[in-house]
This record gives sequence, C-alpha cells and structure tokens, in this order.
Amino acid sequence: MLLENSLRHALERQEFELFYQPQLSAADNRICGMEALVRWRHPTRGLTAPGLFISLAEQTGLIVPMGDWILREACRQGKAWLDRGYRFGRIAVNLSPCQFLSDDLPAAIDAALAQSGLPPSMLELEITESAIMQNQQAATALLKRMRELGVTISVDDFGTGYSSLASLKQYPLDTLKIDRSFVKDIPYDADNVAITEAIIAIAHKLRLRVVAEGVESEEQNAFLRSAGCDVIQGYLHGRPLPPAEIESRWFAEG
Ligand code: G
Ligand code: G
Ligand code: NA
Repeated sequence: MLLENSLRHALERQEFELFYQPQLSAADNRICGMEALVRWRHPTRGLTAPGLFISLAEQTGLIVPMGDWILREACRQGKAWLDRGYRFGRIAVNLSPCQFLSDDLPAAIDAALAQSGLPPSMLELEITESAIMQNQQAATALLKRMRELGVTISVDDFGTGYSSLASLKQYPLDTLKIDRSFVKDIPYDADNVAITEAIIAIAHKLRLRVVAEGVESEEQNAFLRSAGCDVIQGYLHGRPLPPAEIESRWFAEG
C-alpha cells in the first residue's frame, strides 16, 4: 500500500525520468535507435528500476497516465536532440499491455507527436508479443491505426509468447526484437543459436528488421552480425543512461 501510494504521487511530483539505451546498426555500428526506459527517482528510496513498479502501475491503472507522460517526454527529448543536430535514428518507447489495449492510445500518440513536433517516422513503439496475442482481433485494428499515424512498430520479447511465426504476417509490423533469453549464451548454446537463426530468417522473409537485445559480449555480437541480425542493443555497446550522459557519451564531438 505504501508503495502504491507513493507511486500515485510520483507522477505529479515529477519523480519519473527516462533513461536511454542506444541501438546500433550491426553493419556499421552507427546509432539507429534510442530506447527510452523509465526510472523512478524517489526522494528517499532513490532510483528504482521498472521491474519493481511497472507491474504495480499496471494493476492500479496508473500505467495509463504514466505511459502517457513517457510517450510525451520521449517525443520531447527526441525532438530536442533532433534540433541540436544529433543523429539517433528513432526513439523507441515501450507500451505496456493495458496501455496498448486502451481506447485512448492512438489519440495519445497523435498528441505526443503533435505537441513535440517529432516526425512520426522517428517514433517506434515496442509492444510485447504477449500483449498482441492477448487480443489478436483488437491488435490488428490498433496496429493499423498506429501505422496510419506514421510510427513504426516493434514486437518486444519476441519468441517468449505463443504466436506462430506464420501469424506474424497478418500484423503491420516493422521490427522484431529477439528476447534476451535467446541471446544469452550464444554462440555456445546450440538451441539458442538455432532459435536465433530461425527468427532472423523468418523475419527477413517477412521484411522485418531484427534487433537483438541483451548483447553483452563481443562473441555474441560477432555471431549476431554474421547471422544477419540488423541491430544490436545491450551492455556491450552501452547501458541505459540519463539524457545528459547519453549526450556526452554518444553525441559529443570527437
Ligand atoms: O530498464 P530495465 O531493463 O530495468 O526495464 C525492465 C523492464 O521494464 C523492461 O523489460 C520493460 O519491459 C519495462 N519498462 C522499462 N521502461 C518502460 C516504459 O517506459 N514503459 C513500459 N511500459 N515498460 C517499461
Ligand atoms: O524487454 P525490454 O527491451 O524492455 O528490456 C529492457 C531491459 O533490459 C532494461 O531493463 C535494460 O536495462 C535491460 N538490458 C539492456 N541491455 C541489457 C544487457 O545487455 N544485459 C542485460 N542483462 N540486461 C539488459
Ligand atoms: Na523494450
């Protein structure tokens, strides 16, 4: 209850922050995306990772206003970086399952884009495979509407849900993110190698971009590159950082 109460006040007290983690093109190591990852900076408890509060926010419905703030803030930051001449490809924003299924989502996306002036093509929305599968009928219509706004759509945690690979083609998608659990221990875990190669092959047949997340070692990176993975994200290249540190680490000259 205590946590729930302080979470309720966190939004009005402006205690949320967005960190960003770079996504690098496997071909040339250039930044092609920045994933926004929310953090809660509580005055006494300090910095809390989302694993501890996102599910509570989901259960209490707080995720809707919070998700709205996250969308607007990420778009604002993206436009500010764009105006300063920084190149980062797209800003990727995570949508929680109940946010994805709320009727207000297309309007919220539209408002965040209009308010910030961020070009829609520079916003990518990450939706988990399980959120799409929970409500396949609604998902098709929603994803279509989102696409009509000009944003791109990424399937997060891919491979952990129950979608058949064939069912993917019915959705208007741009990107598949291979779940971290499959990237773990490649190239040594033969099953994960097979799964990763299969996901890359089918994604490319469906003309989807493939992002590998949780890449921590040079060996994983080399394997993924040679397997044709398009984008690499993980601690190897960079941890999620606050905007000022992203700027000095990734956007500073020289
Ligand atoms: O940043 P970190 O790796 O600790 O995030 C843990 C999980 O929290 C992520 O896998 C993601 O699912 C979720 N998460 C992080 N940021 C956001 C956000 O802005 N919105 C939503 N809905 N989930 C997020
Ligand atoms: O599922 P999602 O893409 O939202 O996951 C993002 C989460 O993964 C964040 O909590 C982020 O801090 C974490 N993360 C990012 N890169 C790595 C990595 O290389 N290794 C591990 N273990 N976690 C990572
Ligand atoms: Na994500």
